[in-house]
Amino acid sequence: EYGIVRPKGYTVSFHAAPEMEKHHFGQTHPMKPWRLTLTKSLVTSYGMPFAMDNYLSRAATYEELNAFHSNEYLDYLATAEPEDQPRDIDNPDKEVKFNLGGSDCPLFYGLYNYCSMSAGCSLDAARKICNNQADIAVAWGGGLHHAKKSEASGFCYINDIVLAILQLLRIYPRVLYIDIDVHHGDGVEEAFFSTDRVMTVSFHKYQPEVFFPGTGSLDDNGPKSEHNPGAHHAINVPLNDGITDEQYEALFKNIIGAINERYRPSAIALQCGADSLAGDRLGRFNLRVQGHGACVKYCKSLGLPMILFGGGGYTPRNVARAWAYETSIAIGADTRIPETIPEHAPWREHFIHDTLFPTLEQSMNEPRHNRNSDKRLREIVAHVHEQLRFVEH
Ligand code: ZL4
Ligand code: CA
Ligand code: ZN
Repeated sequence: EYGIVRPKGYTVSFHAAPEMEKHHFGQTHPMKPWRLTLTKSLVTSYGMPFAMDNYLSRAATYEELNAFHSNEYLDYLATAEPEDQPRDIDNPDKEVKFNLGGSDCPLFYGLYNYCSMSAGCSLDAARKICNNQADIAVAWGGGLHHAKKSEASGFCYINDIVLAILQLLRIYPRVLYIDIDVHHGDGVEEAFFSTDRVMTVSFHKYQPEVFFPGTGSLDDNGPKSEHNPGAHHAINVPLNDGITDEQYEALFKNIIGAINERYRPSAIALQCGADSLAGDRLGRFNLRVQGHGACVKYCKSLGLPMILFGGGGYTPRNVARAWAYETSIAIGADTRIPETIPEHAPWREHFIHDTLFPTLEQSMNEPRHNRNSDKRLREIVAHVHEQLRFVEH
């Protein structure tokens, strides 16, 4: 169906964590685990599972989570109950233990199961890449880039990406982490601040005091101490509202192309946060599904083993479109799948428009004003190239 065939001599593994889907952060919380159900149903109605190795993820063990997270934090996470944290009505965001229980990172029933399934999904993907059992491993349930060693942050409790990269480092000398979520990938950046075996690159909206998490300025390139091998190995691409497909794609190819030549990574970890799409409830960019997917396609063209992680994405119908399209890119079926969402796709009406590629006007009432001048984007490119001169190759 739809000409979906298994690519010859090329393996894509798809790691689903359906147990994550049944959890709820709370009535109006932007993070909807159900978007994973919608994604999987689109992937399936296009017939993509025929072209991949499909796995059901298991929960990561305490010991596996402990490779990055502290015992004190994990112990609290494993036992905390929603009623442990009666909310102060007047200060809903008041400081709480390990940043758990506020409105961004609420305590909910099954939280530990949700977190360990997300981590299990990313760890399974990493193991497939380490064992050469997959060329690309897909983990849409992962990508929770804000979580710290002993702290939850921005809807993220366990940093599955850090855990997966630690796994990759057992085999691969150098890992390139790329983050196209609209938010700064601060947790991953911080975890690898002092090593040159991981280079982190985040593209994000940057407007401190206004937009979360407020870090990731152009000149944040890792602690500049003489004895820190990680110096110059953090790259940040701060952007403004309304960036377009054309600008983003050119910027992405230029920067990632230069990094690939200079750093020569042996594997890629790509966080595909879909909140950088136009019409996202929290995002501010004007990217279309094609522009977002072009980043995945470019990374694939580098021919390195790669993990695709999920991440943000707060307009579920567009999250499902982007991640289904990017799954088709992984299996090389992107030029063959029909643009019209299959007639038999569950929740078809939920997509409002029946196309995989809505126009900007279909995605939102009024596209955002583009506040990224080409002059500023050229300055960003120049700064990144300057940083790369310090990188040994
Ligand atoms: C919500 O409606 O900017 C949480 C969060 C809960 C339900 C009702 C509670 C109402 C938007 C966001 C009070 C909400 C107050 N509910 C939220 C500084 C903030 C403190 C929390 O994509 N208030 C914090 C985090 C960001 C802040 C973004 C992105 C994750 C990722 C990877 C994380 N936090 C101000 C906001 C709502 C809510 C509505 C919300 N929170 C929007 N942006 C944030 O990078 C997965
Ligand atoms: Ca980002
Ligand atoms: Zn985000």
